[in-house]
Amino acid sequence: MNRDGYDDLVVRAAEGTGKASVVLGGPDGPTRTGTTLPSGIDVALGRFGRGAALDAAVGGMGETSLRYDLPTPTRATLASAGSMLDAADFDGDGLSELVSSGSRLRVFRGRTTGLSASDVVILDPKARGTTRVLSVGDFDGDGRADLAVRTYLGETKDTVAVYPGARKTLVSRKPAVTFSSSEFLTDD
Ligand SMILES: [Ca+2]
Ligand SMILES: [Ca+2]
Ligand SMILES: [Ca+2]
Repeated sequence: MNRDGYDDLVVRAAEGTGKASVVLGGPDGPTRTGTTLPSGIDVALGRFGRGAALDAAVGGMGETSLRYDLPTPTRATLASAGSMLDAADFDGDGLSELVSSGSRLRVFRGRTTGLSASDVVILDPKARGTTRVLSVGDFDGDGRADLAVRTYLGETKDTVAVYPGARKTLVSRKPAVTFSSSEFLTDD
C-alpha cells in the first residue's frame, strides 16, 4: 500500500472490536508494523481520495474513522455508523467508494477531497428482511465494480440482488439480476 513493490497486510487482533495494524511488507516478508488503526467493528481499505496512497476506513457504532494515505495517515471521520464496510470502484473513476452496511446500505463516493457524509447513495433493496453485502466485483466486465447483496428473512427465505456499478449514481437503482439462493437447494 506504500507502493514499494511489496504486499502489505492488515492484521486484526481478533474478531470483534479489537485494534488492527497495517503491517508493511519488505524484502524479508511482512515484518515492519506501519500504522495502528483505531478500534472498530470492521475495516475496509481503498483509494478513497486525498493523496494517491491507500486509505483505511474503520467502522464504529457512532461514526467511521478514516485514515488517509497510509502508512503515515491524515485522520478524519465520516459521520456515519458503519458496522460492515466494503470498498470498490463502482463508477470507474479510479477512486474507491465505501460501502457501509449493517442497518441501511450506503455507498459513499470516493473523491479527490475525500469521503463526505453528504455525497452518498442510499440503496433500498425491495425484498423484506436484513440485507448484507455478499460480494463486490466487476461481474459484467465493464470496468466498474458491481454490488451483490443478500436480503434474508428467517433461514430459508432470501433474495440475492446484483446492482451494476454506474457512472453517475454509483450503483444502478434497479438490480440487473435477482434470484433466491433457495432455488439451488434440493429437498430430497
Ligand atoms: Ca488516499
Ligand atoms: Ca469511484
Ligand atoms: Ca461492472
